[in-house]
Amino acid sequence: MPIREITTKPYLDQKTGTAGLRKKVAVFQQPHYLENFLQAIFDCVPELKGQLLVIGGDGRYHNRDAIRTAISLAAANGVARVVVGQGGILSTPAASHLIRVRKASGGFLFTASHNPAGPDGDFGVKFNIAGGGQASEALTTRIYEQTKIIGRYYVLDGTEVNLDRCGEQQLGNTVVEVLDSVDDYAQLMQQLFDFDRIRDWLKRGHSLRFDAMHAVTGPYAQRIFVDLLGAPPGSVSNAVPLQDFGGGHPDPNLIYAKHLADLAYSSESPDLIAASDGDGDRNMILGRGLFISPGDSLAMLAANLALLPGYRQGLSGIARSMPTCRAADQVAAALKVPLHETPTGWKFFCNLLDAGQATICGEESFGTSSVHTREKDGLWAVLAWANVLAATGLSVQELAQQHWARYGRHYFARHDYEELDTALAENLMRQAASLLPTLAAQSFASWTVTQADEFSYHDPIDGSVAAAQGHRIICGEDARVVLRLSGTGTKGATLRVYLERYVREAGALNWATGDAVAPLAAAIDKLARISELSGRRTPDVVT
Ligand code: VG1
Ligand code: CO
Repeated sequence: MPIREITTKPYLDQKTGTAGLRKKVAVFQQPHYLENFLQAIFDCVPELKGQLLVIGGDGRYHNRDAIRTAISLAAANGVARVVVGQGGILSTPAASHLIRVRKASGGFLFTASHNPAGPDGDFGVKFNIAGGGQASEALTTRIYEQTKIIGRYYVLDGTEVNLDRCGEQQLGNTVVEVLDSVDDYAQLMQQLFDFDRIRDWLKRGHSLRFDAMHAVTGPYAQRIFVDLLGAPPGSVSNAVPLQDFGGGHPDPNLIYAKHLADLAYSSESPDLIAASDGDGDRNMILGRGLFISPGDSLAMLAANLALLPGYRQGLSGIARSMPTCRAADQVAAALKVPLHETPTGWKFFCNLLDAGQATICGEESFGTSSVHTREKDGLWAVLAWANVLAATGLSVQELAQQHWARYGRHYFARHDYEELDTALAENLMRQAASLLPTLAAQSFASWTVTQADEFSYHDPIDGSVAAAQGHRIICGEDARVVLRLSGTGTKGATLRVYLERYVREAGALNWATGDAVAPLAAAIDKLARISELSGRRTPDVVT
């Protein structure tokens, strides 16, 4: 089979965001578009040659086409072995795990996470490096530079791979191995958690509902909850991955999974309700009559993690993204372990995890995971909760109440203003930035500003610096507001406003979150002139 060199012209928009290159499907369908991007990766990462590459995606529209293209380029660029999930399916955490267990030199993950799918939806690609984590800022910058000057790429002709049949297929000098998408991941989960105990918990009449939202986690949840843990089949809903996610928006939060919140507050509520997103890295946790915010989930899991088999040795540290509420900081202090604060995006956790400085990490955007993989992991979080409930005998409600009574409660909400005009959003951020130096010691709602600045991260492991990672207005421990622009959108700009308020008094632990953070929302709106400049009276999405 001949390797062909194809002449191409650069596209100038292949800069990656918070999590890979994300564009409308139609953008990816332009001639040579994906090929250029992948070739730029092969050009920048010569270590892929002669080595193993993992390929998979969340099953969204264009997944199979993209995987065929990727296999053809991989073979033409001298990759020795390609490992691909059956049907082209791999959840993001499962792909990261495969890269690790198979000692691959990297992986291509085709996903736009929770962004809607289908011909008019979004598509995306992430490059993960050896070790399983997302490529660093330095590497993605090099790849971007290469996409701007690329003039050719290589393909292997006649590369018809059957993605549905498990086993090996020879493609020129490259072996393509199609494997079961779930096996390795399910095995890992059984090493980390006490499956007997969770099975027993379910047998004793506790119930669980997991909504796969017609996205990638369906087969994983089916195998783990139903086949291995013995939950009744109805425990997993929307388990069949669909190319358009059933027309839905598999973003597990109170807006797009509102039906789960309704279930939690109904008389039929199971003991544990959960959902994941398009590519399986996010999670939402609810109990009877209670939604657990992601920042709380991180803190509560951290506080109880040592009860679980994979974590008996205790925690080496906790890491959270800067906008994530500071609930985990209280737990880290109590456990006397370091708390790391990183910029938004999972890639910033990987150095800490590799260096053994963090055991559990989390983001307010419904992301939680541990040192077991190098991506956030939706099902891991659900299993961790199930295991903690089974081990403590507490309900979600009891666990949360005890946690807040001990550590205090961080009320948290994120207000998103979506698809703003990009220049307008940048102007708003610039104006807000110019005010930051004047805010210290000023009053902000009913608090006093102790620190106001732009967050800049100094990676303690490799010394790299990530600047301009969001504006923060901090009022001691009591309150904090963060502003930043999203790096994952495919249209216009999205402004994210993160609101956090901390209380300790016993009578203040069960307020409605919206009420608790309302004064902060009003104060930041006035200060940053959000409604005035954006023309929006309210945010588009509140999570
Ligand atoms: C968002 C979240 C961030 C998350 C990223 C990828 O980024 O805020 O916490 O890591 O999405 O998640 P941004 O730049 O739009 O705020 V996923 O589930 O899309 O891989
Ligand atoms: Co995701």
